[in-house]
Amino acid sequence: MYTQSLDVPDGDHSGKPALKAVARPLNEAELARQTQLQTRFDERIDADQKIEPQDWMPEAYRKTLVRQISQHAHSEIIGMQPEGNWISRAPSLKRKAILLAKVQDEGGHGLYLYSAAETLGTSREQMLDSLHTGRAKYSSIFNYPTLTWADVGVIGWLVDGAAIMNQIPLCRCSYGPYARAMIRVCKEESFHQRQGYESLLAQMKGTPAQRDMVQDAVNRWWWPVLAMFGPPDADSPNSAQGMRWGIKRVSNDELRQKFVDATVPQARVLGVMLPDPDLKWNEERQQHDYGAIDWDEFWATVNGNGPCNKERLGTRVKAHMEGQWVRDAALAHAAKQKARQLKEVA
Ligand code: BYC
Repeated sequence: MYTQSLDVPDGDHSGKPALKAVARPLNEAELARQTQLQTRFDERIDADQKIEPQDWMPEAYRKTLVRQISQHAHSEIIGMQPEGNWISRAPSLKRKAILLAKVQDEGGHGLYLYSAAETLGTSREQMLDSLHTGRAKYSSIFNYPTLTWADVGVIGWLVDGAAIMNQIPLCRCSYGPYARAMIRVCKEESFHQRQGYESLLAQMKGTPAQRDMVQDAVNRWWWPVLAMFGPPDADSPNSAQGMRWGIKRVSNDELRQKFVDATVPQARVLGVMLPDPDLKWNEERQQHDYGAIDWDEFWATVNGNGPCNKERLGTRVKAHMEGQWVRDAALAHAAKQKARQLKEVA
């Protein structure tokens, strides 16, 4: 039976309603209107037109977008931590300036993405609350430690490289604000990937100890980066609907394959081995075969039990609490400005 949800708080970024929906059957006129809106929406999706914030959209489409965009935003701001750890230890002024700019960019990506998600009717406070209380997901990759300076280069090369592969198709996402935010994000990610690769090239031209350090970092990051694209298509509950709605354009497995094929020649130029004995060119498929990903490790990390989950969330909550006075001061200033303007008008 068709029903209409009444007064359902849209607060939980996870896409699941925070309170139980109060539903009543739709009358005939409402049902006809609902069907018309749904048909119009489907036609626009089929015609590859953008959906904008003021447009009607099915609740499930809205919730999927809030889930994905807020997870993406959380990944960006949590993703500042592993590299941020190295800002004070960068080996030269040049590397420090580049790293500072990169980490600031990630913060900026988080802000664009929270703004894009806010256009769907969920507030930033609600999204951050979900993150801080552990209800929200963020990318598994940021729960791994950065043990040496080479890790910073490898994050740029592989993690940002994987992010670009995933995010270029999102520039064509059916939801306008997300697609537009992605264009700028991708341009910046491209600089991030190149600076990482260039830093690794310099280290590989250094001493044997530096080359060993790069190889060790590649060995530790390779498999978590492959898992970052998400579960295999056959085990990906959100993929089919995400593709139907034009949110996802390319599947998890296809993106992973494209990433492997693009990265193998880059590893060769760099002079590092990718730690997979099963990695080889398949003449018939014209793609690389690669070994089995440890999905148990992936799910353990996604579910809060990776190497650094507690540390990452703890640092984020502490930063938020310590920033309370800034938010209070900004609000007090805005209230003062408004009062002054009202006085001038009166
Ligand atoms: N980590 O049905 P699936 C960056 C979850 S930041 C954790 O395939 P979907 C950067 C998934 O959410 C890059 N969870 O889902 C920043 C779902 O759970 P829920 C971040 C993951 O949504 C700083 C469940 O597994 N990029 O580049 O169709 C420095 C089943 O998955 C992961 C984005 O966020 C994961 N890796 O596809 C450097 C891109 N993978 O929500 C770099 C935008 C899957 O149902 N997001 N899960 O409870 C996407 O493209 C898609 O959401 C995903 C997953 C491909 C990630």
